[in-house]
Amino acid sequence: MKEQLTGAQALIRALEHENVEVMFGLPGGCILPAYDPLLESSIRHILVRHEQGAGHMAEGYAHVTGRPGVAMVTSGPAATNLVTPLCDAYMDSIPMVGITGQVPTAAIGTDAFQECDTVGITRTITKHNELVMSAKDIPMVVRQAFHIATTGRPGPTLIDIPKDVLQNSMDWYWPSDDEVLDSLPGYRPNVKGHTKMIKEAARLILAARQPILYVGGGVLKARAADALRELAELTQIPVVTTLMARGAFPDSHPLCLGMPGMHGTATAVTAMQKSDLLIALGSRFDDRVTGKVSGFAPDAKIIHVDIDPAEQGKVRRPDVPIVGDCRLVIEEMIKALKELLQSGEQQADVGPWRSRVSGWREQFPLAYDQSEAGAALKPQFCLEKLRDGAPDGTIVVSGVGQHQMWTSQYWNFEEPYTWVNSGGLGTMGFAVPAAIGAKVGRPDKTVWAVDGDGCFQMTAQELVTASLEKIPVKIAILNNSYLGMVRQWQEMFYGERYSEVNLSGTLPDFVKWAEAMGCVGIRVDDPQEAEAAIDKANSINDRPVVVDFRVAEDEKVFPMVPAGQSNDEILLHHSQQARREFLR
Ligand SMILES: Cc1ncc(C[n+]2csc(CCOP(=O)(O)OP(=O)(O)O)c2C)c(N)n1
Repeated sequence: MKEQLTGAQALIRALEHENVEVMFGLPGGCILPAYDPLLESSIRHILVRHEQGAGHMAEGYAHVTGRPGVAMVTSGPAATNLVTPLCDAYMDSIPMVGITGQVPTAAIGTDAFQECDTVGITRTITKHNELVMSAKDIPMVVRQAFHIATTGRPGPTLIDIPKDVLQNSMDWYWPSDDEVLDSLPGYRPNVKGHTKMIKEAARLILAARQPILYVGGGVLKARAADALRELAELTQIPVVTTLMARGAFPDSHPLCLGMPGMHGTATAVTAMQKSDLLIALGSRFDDRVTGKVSGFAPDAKIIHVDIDPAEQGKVRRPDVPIVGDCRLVIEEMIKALKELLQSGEQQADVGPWRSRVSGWREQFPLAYDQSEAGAALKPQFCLEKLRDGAPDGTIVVSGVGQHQMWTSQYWNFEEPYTWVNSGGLGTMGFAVPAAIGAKVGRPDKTVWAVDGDGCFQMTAQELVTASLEKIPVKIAILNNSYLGMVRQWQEMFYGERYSEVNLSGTLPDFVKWAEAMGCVGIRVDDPQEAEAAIDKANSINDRPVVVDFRVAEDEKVFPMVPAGQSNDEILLHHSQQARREFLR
């Protein structure tokens, strides 16, 4: 006789079989049956204050562990609250499994209380989703959801389960790997990469005089950082790491040029523009990197390695497309290069290119000025102090806006999986919950979130969750009293006509708010106070800490490539004259 379980018991057991150690969620009507067996489960459940928080926590957890994050919520408004994190995870290829309750099967389509078409709403923002119509299907649906979320190009999946399906009985079973594969005949991500194409790529690499390794988030997803380093050191090709790839290659490495794109370093942007070969590894030619596509790296041939065939030629036609897992492809590429070199072929001399690039780096470093006596606290200064005070291996999480760009620019990323941010969707409110998820995934590490005052006000209430669950994250608010990034655009492109961007310098009182949520609150108004405040924050490990840095209102992020323009139009901190000389 097979063991009889309810659908709800089968769901929780299936999650245990998938080795889920923690899930983030909030119960309600339709998902209620699933919360009952959770009481006996080994899975830790973290009760959030808002379902968006659950989704971003699951993402933060997945970012730093590489394991799928799980969020479970009820139907209707709870499911729609999960939409933003699902879309965020989809854009940034984060493995995540969402579980939503649904109204009973007989009520579907009747506009029942808290009914919404969750699979319809999430169809284009999940890699796969399914409405489960029978309790007996639950184990297989769960296995498929985890398999699809974590293989090929990772992404979010969603399981929508009507209340009666959770209540009905089923005979427990656990499908084998073969049964799972057989149930998904159309899903076989190609992981290996085509040998002939890899060899062709190796030839192009040896011939290039001005090559650049253009590294994207796919390198981190494929756990390919070691392979990348070997490839870069073997070929001595400079590396740029996109916003999603910071940490995939150490910033301190002599070959590292930092971040390309709209707010990238002048060196990274220009090196790509002038390159004769871009070796794109797990990067997707995002518009924030390419600027105006027709003016992007005009003389470069393209090798494009990506596990998702849909990325090939989506923005820029590759000369050598390679569909495959970055780690496996890079390892094969290294072998192919070594074979060619052993057979007597020679690599073109990239020495002059490297010297030219190094010259730019020295001439045009990132710059800001905190020296003037009595000058307002600069956000970049705060970041340098935070960076210098952080223990090795600290994970840094950011919201979206100026503070995100400054963090990416001024932090030194030395290890993979130490940088968590919302790159593709650009979701304000991401930082606080994602930092909580990251700390749950890596309790051994210090986790700092760098947030804007606008972003913080979107999801700060999750610090109540963090206090109650004893998750000691640290939040640095770079509080410029403005929706700073929007203010910057209004200043630069709308003739300083500021419209609906002032958030007020007096309300709320972030220190009192932090304290009301069970955190330690600290305010920093002056550059002299920064270091001591950061030391204090770093010494507190039994509860969350919020440091409110009251920074200059009008500081802008530079360099900047104005939206829609060619990367050649990069605006440095310096004058246009300096820019022209630099580009010569
Ligand atoms: C949910 C959401 N709404 C609106 C935006 C548009 N947006 C991008 S940056 C930004 C300002 C962010 O302000 P703040 O959090 O204070 O950060 P700052 O830019 O000042 O560092 C806005 C409104 C967004 N990215 N996400």
